[in-house]
Amino acid sequence: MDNESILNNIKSDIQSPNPDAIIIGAGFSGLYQLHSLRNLGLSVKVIEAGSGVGGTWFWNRYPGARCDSESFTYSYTFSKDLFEEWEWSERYPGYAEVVKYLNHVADKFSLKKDILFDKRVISAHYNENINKWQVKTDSLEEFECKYLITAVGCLSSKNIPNFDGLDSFLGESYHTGDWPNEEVDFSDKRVGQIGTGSTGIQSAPEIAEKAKHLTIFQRSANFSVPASNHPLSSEFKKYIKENFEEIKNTIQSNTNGHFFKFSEQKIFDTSEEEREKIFENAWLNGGLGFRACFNDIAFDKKANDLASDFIKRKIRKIVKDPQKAKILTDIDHAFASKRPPIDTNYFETFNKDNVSLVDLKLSPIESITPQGVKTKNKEYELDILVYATGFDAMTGPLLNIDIRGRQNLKLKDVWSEGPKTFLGIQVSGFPNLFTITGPGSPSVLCNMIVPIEQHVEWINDCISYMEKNNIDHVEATKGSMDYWTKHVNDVANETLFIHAKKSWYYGANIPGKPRGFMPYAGGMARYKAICNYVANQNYLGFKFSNSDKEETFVPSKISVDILIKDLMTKKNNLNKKE
Ligand code: N01
Repeated sequence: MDNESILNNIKSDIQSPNPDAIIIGAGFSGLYQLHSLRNLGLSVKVIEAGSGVGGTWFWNRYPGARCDSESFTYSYTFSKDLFEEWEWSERYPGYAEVVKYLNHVADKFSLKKDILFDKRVISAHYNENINKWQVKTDSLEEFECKYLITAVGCLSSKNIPNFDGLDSFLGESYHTGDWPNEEVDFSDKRVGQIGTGSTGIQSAPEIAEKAKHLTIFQRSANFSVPASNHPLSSEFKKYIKENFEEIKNTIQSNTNGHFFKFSEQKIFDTSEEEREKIFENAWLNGGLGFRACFNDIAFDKKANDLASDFIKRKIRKIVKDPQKAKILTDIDHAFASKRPPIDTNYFETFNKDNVSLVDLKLSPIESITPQGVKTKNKEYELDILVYATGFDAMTGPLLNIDIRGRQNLKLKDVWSEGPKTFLGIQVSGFPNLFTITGPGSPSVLCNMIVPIEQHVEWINDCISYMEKNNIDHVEATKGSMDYWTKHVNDVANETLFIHAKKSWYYGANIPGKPRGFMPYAGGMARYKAICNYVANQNYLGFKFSNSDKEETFVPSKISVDILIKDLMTKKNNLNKKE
């Protein structure tokens, strides 16, 4: 540790209810933001609802919970030393290993002393007279700070559908995103699971191994590709340790933050035989990279249809019962237009004698009863009910907090017709509030660590600029926010995501939630280039307290494209500000 860091740590040891900055959440984003702001010499506190670090990973402890990003890419890259000393055990880390990693990070950088655990932020109001955010927790403690940074995650506000009779069930019930710390005993139990998204697809095989009977309630059939998880070999572990720069550069310049690259081959340039071979190899290799085996699956509907057809054929081959296979392949969206799940023995699970499948399209759930689940056609008696029903994504975690900006402006009113942000980082009317991986940024469309590190570093640079120049507040202009919000929707309209307008990306899983594509679909590399461009133009599109002009960020499409091309062609330029 250098002298500067020691001094910073001493400074943050001084307990103050009014630090320079407050961060909400101690997951991947909050931990790195705390470390970074401390290094600027600021006093910082993190307020965390859980009793340990981990964020999303602290709560999602359901059976089978495992990261869908490959472990060696699901690691911070801000510290080479940290990257090289940590050793992942498997291709995809289970939740417990991720939490262990985050504890290791927190201990290595002495972060825990600045984290207040078991406290949930309930409100954050900006007081213009003193240029402070006034933050209140559920234990009614109050704090004041100049900078407020939300690190609340995109998928942390659980969604339990408002079924009739929800509370009447006499058995045990659990949401996967709020799983108890103690082991749930499924043995000899009749278990029902509602939901077959990425989560349900992970949990069902594990529950089926232990339960007396598992009934899976499926509303929409889903694609899934084998994860092909395996322990990492000692050769691969050695490769990881010796190739930090290459791994970092690849994931940070890729469009989705993963290590896999999109093939240069177009699907219709290959013969049927060749195509089948490529699909087969991609299936065997498994994982989220399946969609990259041709360069047009994710963009061209006709190419996508061929990939969809291949996966459906695989499902029919795996699932022995033709009726179950029919229900499982009755898929209503293009492959990867919803977040594509990856699995370990999901479709194989339906061959077990103790597993049944209920098609809710034919027979929707009418109510939860004291005994179990009642659909239009039948009542299913259960001992345990598992809700794998997803999240009020992206906006939910922010709107659960009563956030108010200038003149008592409520975030929930600004977002009443859908989220509006500039770059997913700031909302006009809310000075010095930064939203890590907020709506309007690539976030959930990427391997999350990459957009998290990019946001934390951008925010840190912005705050550092303010501190050096004695600037009191920074705020996105309304023009920039309006421009960006339209741009986010325009970009999504050019993609295959429009073939799944019922997905959570559009907010469609929550009744009454405004519909609109929430993440930025223009790709991580392009997005990062735009953010760097904005910063290098003295934060074009943001207004500082001492600036008298209000310049809006509205570049023409051509200027952005030239800018990006220029940045992309200069090696490694995307990784630093010029
Ligand atoms: O949630 P989901 P999830 N009646 O919203 C069903 C990330 N993730 O927790 O499709 C009946 O995708 C719903 O049905 P339908 C990943 O980004 C990451 O599975 O709306 N069913 C669907 O089947 C993922 O996309 C990892 O018709 C109802 C399911 O519940 C995101 O989290 C692991 C219903 C919800 O699926 C969310 O995934 C897991 C109702 N009223 C997840 N309401 C890792 O990388 C909802 N459903 C580790």
